[in-house]
Amino acid sequence: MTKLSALIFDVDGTLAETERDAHRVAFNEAFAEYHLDWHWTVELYGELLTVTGGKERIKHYVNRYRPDYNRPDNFDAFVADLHQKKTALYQTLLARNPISLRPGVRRLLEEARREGIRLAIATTTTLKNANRLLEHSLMPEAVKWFEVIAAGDMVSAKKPAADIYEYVLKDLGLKPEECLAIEDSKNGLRSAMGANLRTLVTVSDYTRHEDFSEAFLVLNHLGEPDKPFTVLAGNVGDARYVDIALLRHLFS
Ligand code: XBP
Ligand code: MG
Repeated sequence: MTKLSALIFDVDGTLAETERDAHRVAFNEAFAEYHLDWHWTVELYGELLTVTGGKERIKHYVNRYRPDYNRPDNFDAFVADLHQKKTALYQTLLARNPISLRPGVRRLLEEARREGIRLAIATTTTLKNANRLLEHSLMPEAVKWFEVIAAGDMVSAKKPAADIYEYVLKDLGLKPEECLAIEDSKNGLRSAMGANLRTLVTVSDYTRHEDFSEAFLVLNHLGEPDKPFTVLAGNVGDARYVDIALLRHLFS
């Protein structure tokens, strides 16, 4: 029997639906500011999301969709600069229009804190973006709720590589069997499973069609007492929303 000691949350798609109406919009605004005739539609962005990390996504787009594009001499530096602009625009967007957390996220985080369950973040997005989302959508001091916030370029290989989860486990000083990862995407699931973590998936707008057969439990969202989840795979008995008692029971 293993004790549940920590919850490790992904950010984009898991804490909040940030991709379509925030990240995507910020990428397009940055392209316009750089006078690039690039535009990522809602549909195209779904395909581009298979590549994690904004800089990596931009390069994938150019390679795959814009072979005609005349690259500047130092293309990597250009992409880094363009991505920095996108990051600034994304933060402005979050401040202007805070994005709601997904059902059950705030409740579960608050309960975890009361119950002495440690909290951490493992995300592919830029650290500043993760922090701003927590501040604007959860509460100004929320960054302090998390013992470890592992993000973006803090590791060399992004999800689906296991590096970011291994980084979190090392920093927490915990074994994988003491933690639960909460993810929304196949790339995230592969990353967490690569670090031997049990993973709860709450499918998001862009990921509901992905294959999560290896996940511990797959839900449409974490649920609330007045907004029960739908179980897509796994067994939760009579539970209608995810709380610490349910997670402890599933771990026992
Ligand atoms: C999601 C990502 C990120 C964001 C964009 O990460 O893959 O790349 O789409 O953020 P996760 P950046 O689900 O792991 O939180 O432009 O800052 O990379
Ligand atoms: Mg995600």
